[in-house]
Amino acid sequence: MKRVAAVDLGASSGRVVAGSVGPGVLSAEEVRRFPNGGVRAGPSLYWDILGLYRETLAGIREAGRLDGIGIDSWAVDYGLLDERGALLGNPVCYRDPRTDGVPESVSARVSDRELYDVTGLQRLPFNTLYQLVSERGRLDAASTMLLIPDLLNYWLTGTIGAERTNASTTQLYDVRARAWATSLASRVGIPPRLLPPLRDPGTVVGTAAELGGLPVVAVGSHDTASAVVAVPAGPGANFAYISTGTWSLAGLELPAPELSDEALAANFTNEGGVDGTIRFLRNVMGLWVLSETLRTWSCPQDLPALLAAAASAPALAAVVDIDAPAFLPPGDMPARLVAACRATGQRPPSGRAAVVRCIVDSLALAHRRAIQAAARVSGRPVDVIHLVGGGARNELLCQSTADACGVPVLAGPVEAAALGNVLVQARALGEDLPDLAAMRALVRQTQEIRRYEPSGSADWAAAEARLHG
Ligand code: ADP
Ligand code: LRH
Repeated sequence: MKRVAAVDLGASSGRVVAGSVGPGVLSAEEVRRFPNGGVRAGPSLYWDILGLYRETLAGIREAGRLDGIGIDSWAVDYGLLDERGALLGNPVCYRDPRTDGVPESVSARVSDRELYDVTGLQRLPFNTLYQLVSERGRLDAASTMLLIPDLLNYWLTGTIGAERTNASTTQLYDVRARAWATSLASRVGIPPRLLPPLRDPGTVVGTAAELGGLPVVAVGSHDTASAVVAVPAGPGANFAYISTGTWSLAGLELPAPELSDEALAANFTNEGGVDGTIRFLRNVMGLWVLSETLRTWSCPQDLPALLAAAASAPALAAVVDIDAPAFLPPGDMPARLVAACRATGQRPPSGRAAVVRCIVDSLALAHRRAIQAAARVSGRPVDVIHLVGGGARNELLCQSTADACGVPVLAGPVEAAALGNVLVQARALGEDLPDLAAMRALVRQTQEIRRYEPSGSADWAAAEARLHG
């Protein structure tokens, strides 16, 4: 038996989970949860990185006796260190507008086709490459760039490195060579010296002196990589997954990157998964739009009641393209929804239940677009969708996704990222979990999963046609 702490830092909350793993055993208990989110200060939107570090340490100390710890977090964001190892400035949130116009300026130097050929990444304005280009003038003072989990691991152990699954989200990683794309970095003005040595998920990074010498394990440090480890897919299943939290990451697990023109046109990403797999997926805007809406209304605690009311509102009365760039920055989402409905000739939702229904329907519609595109571009059928993450608690979203996609949805586990983190640590520390199939079998055996059958009760193709003809 191994007992480990998984630190899972999402964009909306962080948690420390104590997990136990042994033959036929996988249990996880939440020890500490703390809010996360962008902090606006002056012209910038930051993360409270020191607060997250403090909460991480407190949670691990509360967890009791442990064999190891592992940290995963949202992707793409980073801290820069000077040559002494001191942090240069506070990490900036990926929703900060500093990359406005940067993808276009980079495309003028390196074509999107070439960028995709090397890195396989979806063009998103906040990819690490674009963020670093936006602060090119300040990079002279930096000697290392560390993604968030690598930064926290460095503070814990003093060891510098870049775990591969998260490195693969930077757009500075050569997805086929499995190495940093140093010549691409140089061409866009990013000094390759910033890119630290790569390490595989499942390696021991070092020991945390502050925590009595506990081993720190590099897990799938991208939260989505850890979540996909814990997708409870059965052997031989033609499955897709949707990891739904702040974002919905919707796609397939592939053995090799898919870099075709169709994949580029569909704006699909090829991120590196645990055990050399590829996460072929699209970033769908996710439950962010719903949580920002509740923030605008100052009633985050009303989510369950509003979802219940939305379930009684008519389906597909109004839908928007939830992936439109207008929904990326923080702000007044209800106003943006109204504008998007008007722009497509639809009557905007009126009343809170109708607004929430519009968001959930629009998200399910985007899930449908992403899953259909993943199947079409990869040539692989999808017979079942595993929906994991906080969104698995949202019954309306699970049912709507099954309806929109026309296949059953298996919802859960809710804390998939933490469980994937626990499993990869347990294996690194000696538990007998030879491959992803063994880890997933253990998740299936031990975690609650709910099944939603497609009901065929609404015309999702017609709703899609309202948006994209
Ligand atoms: P992240 O890891 O990106 O911070 P999570 O996986 O924790 O996100 O998911 C957070 C989302 O889960 C919330 O935005 C909310 O929409 C959804 N959620 C949380 N609790 C509930 C609940 N009781 N009912 C329905 N949805 C919920
Ligand atoms: C989800 C996530 C996603 C990234 C985004 C920045 O938490 O890691 O996979 O694209 O955050």
